[in-house]
Amino acid sequence: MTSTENTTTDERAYASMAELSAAPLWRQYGELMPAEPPSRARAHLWPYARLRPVALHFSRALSMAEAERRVLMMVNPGLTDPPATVPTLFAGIQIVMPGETARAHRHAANAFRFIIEGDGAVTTVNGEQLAMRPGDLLLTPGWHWHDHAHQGHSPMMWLDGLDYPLVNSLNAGFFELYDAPVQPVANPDEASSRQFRHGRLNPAWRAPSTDHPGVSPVGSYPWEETERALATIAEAASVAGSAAEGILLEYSNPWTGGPVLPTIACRIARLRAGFAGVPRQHTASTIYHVVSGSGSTTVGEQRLDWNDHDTFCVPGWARYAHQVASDGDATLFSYTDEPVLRALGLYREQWL
Ligand code: GTQ
Repeated sequence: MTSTENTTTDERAYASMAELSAAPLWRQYGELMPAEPPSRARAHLWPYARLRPVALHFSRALSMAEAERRVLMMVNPGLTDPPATVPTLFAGIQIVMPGETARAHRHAANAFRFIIEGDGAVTTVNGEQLAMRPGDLLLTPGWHWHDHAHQGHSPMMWLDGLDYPLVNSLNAGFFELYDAPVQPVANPDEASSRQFRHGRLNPAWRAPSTDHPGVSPVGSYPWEETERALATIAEAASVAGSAAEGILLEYSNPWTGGPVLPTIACRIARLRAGFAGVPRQHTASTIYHVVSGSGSTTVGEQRLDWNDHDTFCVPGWARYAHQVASDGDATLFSYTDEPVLRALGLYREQWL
């Protein structure tokens, strides 16, 4: 057999493979088994000062009848189809105007809201009405009915965090509309959150939901309590906190002490003026939202300069470090897919 015949045979064999929906692993091995994870997601920052006027424009131009939710998606330049902020998670800015309602629905994806501005709106989650004030964290776990209504006076804007990119990639996405625009309020006094408010004393007559494992029973984590915890801890000059993230607190599920949602951990950090974080990398991807203050985060070769209410992301396995300006403390809210990676034995981290 000559080498020419051999080549022709190979070509035919490759063509047959393609026809059979088969492929040669030897041609793609390096991509499929990378030495280290090469995230398609890029480090990116979405400046609130520029998104806000666009959201306000659509609050006038687009009625709630035309949109299931009026949300500006923060689409990572490396993850446009399907749109996602990091491979597993989504961030969006939602705007609801006085008098408007975002109708009741539920989806398999877990979600939370972190309030940016406005007052007088409520989210009802499985019959429990939760107030929305700046800095509050509200959970709308997967398959929980939720609707948003605004009875206040100024535009209500918040950060939406969802795990739909992960849920859809696992082919587990479901969605359903409620059979009325809003659901009835069964617990008008934030009963679930109130019963767990103390933090170290849990209602002993209740048990974790078997329908929603890994989901916190607390609907709302109000800013007032978050700020008190941060201030109390940061007050002690001797407390250094995390070398990478400063005084870093995790919102916890009182049943487990672990993350508030099975797929998403939510955290709040106070970084003191002049803070310079130790660089590190981990397989978890993180989305940050600046509650207040200014600083910068170096991700690989890039520097993201952030200010009040900006949102930015650090893709998994990227090397990053935070720096805070010397003229004031900074407060960063963040959420991460770390619980997913840990549950699957895929969490790795490295300090640099
Ligand atoms: O408020 O229920 O940003 O269903 C994306 C999908 C918000 C919501 C989003 C949603 C919602």
